[in-house]
Amino acid sequence: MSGYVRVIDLLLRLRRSLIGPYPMLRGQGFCEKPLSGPLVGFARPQSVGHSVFRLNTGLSHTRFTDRVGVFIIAVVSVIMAAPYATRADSPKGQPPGMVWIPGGVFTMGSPDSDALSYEVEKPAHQVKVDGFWMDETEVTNAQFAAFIKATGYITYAERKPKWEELKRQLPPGTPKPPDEVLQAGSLVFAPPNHAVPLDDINAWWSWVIGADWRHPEGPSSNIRGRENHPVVHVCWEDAAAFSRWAGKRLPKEAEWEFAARGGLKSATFTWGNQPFSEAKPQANIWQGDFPHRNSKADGFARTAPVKSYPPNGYGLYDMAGNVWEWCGDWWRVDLYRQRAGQAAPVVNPVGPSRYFDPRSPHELQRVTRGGSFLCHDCYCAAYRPAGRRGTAYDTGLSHTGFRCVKKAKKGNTD
Ligand SMILES: [Ca+2]
Repeated sequence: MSGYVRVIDLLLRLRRSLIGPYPMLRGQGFCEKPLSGPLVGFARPQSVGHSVFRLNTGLSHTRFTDRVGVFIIAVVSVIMAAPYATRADSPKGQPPGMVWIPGGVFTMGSPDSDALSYEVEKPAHQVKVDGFWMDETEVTNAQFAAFIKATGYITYAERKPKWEELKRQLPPGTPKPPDEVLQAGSLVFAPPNHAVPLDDINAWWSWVIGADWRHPEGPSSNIRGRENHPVVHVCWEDAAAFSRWAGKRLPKEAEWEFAARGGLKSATFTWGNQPFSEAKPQANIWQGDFPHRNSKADGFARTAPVKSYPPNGYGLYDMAGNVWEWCGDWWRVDLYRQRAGQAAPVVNPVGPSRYFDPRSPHELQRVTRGGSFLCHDCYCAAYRPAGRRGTAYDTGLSHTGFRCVKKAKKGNTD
């Protein structure tokens, strides 16, 4: 199923699921803290490796003592980067492009004291996950193209919707739409040119016939020059198909959050507790006034190439922002409250057996994590590691992609 369910259900569904994880529970409708101040001394953050390069390029202009300092910083940077590649406790046989996530017990969810948190992230509870390999970046257009070339797979956004399948996800009695509407397409972020109320996502999302992973903004767009950007307009089924082909699987929601925290204990963000900085952004989220004025202070209006921002403590890139990432779990809005009565820690949770969200009773949603380039604290603070929401499993969007995981033991592709 795909396509038309996104059209005919747009007013019903997207108004709820794309606003963000339950913003009304926070009582917000308009931006409380517009971040439109001047940018001073901006420089795009670089990875550790890049930092070494930048420091070295300035050596000819420094005194000897400065050079010694730079040398020490460079050595420390290399040492800090080393664990990403060869953690002492990681199993042998590191898969290309993956890093070892050691596993352990952590606090999943948000405390009530977190002003940015949503109700679906509570109560915080203890969870234990085993170690696993995880893609260090979101799956890129180039990687997805290799999958398509090898398999001939056709994504949902490229298939003409079938009414008999679609109507099962719609309220009973929904009339069949005209054929000219029932075409393959996807949802594209289309910003208005003026401020709009933030309780109606139709003001900045458009159904675009012909939009798909090769044409992110519609038929006239393409991905040339964006080979190293995360693939978008892939629904859960597409992501799962890629994962199986790669001998991997989508991460469980608990695995994803454990990995996103990067070894930090209950930090608000993937990089620690420091707030997002417009001057030196730690992640690809929205800069400017959402959704009509994107300052593009970091150079990116939409997706950014993977590895454009510093990695977290496990060496994972873009676990905050850039694109939302599919997890394997069904979405269940009351999941954490169900766990509140269980013995702690909850060990290797696999997610609920079935989807449940009374706001969207007719559709099936899977968990998405990490927020995207559209996140802004006034509207969607889900770029925090605890942030979570459900997204219709058959829906591709211009801000949603994925990454894969793999168990250490050979042949695990569940
Ligand atoms: Ca991401």
